[in-house]
Amino acid sequence: MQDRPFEALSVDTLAVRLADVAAMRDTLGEDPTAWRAREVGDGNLNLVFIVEGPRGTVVVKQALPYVRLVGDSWPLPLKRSFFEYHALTRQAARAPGRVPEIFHFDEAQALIVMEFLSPHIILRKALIEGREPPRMARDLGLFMARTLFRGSDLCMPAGARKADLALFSDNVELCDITENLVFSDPYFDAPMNRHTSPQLDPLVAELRADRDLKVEAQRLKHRFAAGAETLVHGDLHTGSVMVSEGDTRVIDPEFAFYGPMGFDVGMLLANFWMAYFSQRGHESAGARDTMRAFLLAAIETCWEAFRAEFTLLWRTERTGMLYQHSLFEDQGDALGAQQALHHFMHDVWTDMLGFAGIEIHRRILGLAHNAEFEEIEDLDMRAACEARALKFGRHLAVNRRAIQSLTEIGALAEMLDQGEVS
Ligand code: SR1
Ligand code: MG
Repeated sequence: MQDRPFEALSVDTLAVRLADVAAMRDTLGEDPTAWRAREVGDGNLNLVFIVEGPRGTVVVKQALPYVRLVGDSWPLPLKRSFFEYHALTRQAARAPGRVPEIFHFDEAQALIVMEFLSPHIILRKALIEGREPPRMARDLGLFMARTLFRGSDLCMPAGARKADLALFSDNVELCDITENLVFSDPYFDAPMNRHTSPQLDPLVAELRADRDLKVEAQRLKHRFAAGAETLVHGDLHTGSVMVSEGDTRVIDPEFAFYGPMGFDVGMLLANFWMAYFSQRGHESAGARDTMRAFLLAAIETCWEAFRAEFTLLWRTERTGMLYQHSLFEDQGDALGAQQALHHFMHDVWTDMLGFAGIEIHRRILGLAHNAEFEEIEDLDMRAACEARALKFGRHLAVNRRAIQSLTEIGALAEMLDQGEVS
């Protein structure tokens, strides 16, 4: 397949087209006529096939030359598969066991053959169903600390980091999606926007007229575009995580690029907060009080695991060109290194809050919405849940420098959710 021009796979052609791929034969069995493929992609961009054979099962993910959600009127380069592959290999090395194993990559066909995860399900689906995956909050905090620290100038040799920065700097089109869809479109009448209407119309008008909010969104966009601190996943929402009772895996890093550490953390926590605000719309199958408590606790567990692991790595793996030991510990000034860490974490915290607020807004006002809100059939109920989330997001984005703790914002989330403040 390596030299053939790109051609999208189908369930009918997949076995013939990938028959010669050693990794497919090794995992599925030698006879391709016995392989069975089904297309299961429900994301916005790509084809995803589960392929079963007599010996085992694999996932085949293939990029399309356009945005699947919109169609071929929105072309998108196949090279995103290249960035996904390279991000996955780095994440596997930096956070062992937290990404699927990669069996094969074909750059021309923009396809990756990878481990089939079972009995895992997408974290977003689990949270909508009211499940409480026991490990995921801590696992994701550790994943973020390890990948974000180890991909930065705090840890990597400067030349290697600059080479990676150059490599991922070509992921222009996917960054462009985020720059527009996340940071700008929600705040004006952009053509692809949609929201629950007419229920949210007055609030949407208020947010688009909110000067402080729009200025903060653009300051955050500047941080996103120019704050090349580390290799970020770039799209770390709850649809990019698969969970089982005993395992957590992060998938889909095609938006990977060198950006600010707080972006991944903020996007992930935003999706937990959205899960929280959506729970009232999923209560017909039973009260969700324990689920709400689980989600607020998960946010604290995730942040605390991130903070603690980052602190450990700061002490044990700070081998890069930033905050060298020669300036601090080697002079008997461990306190100086501690002070620098404190400032560093404070900056990540402030960024995280801002990015979380903007991510919440774009999932309710922009093109790409979240299932936890979309699956609430009663539109008045959906709009009520979304309105609380929008107000919460505005608070995070505009007041992020003054927010002291997750306890403080957890209390605000509860008051908004219970209608005690509006
Ligand atoms: C046009 S792509 C829309 C969204 O889907 C992806 O998962 C990213 O979140 C992107 O913003
Ligand atoms: Mg994705």
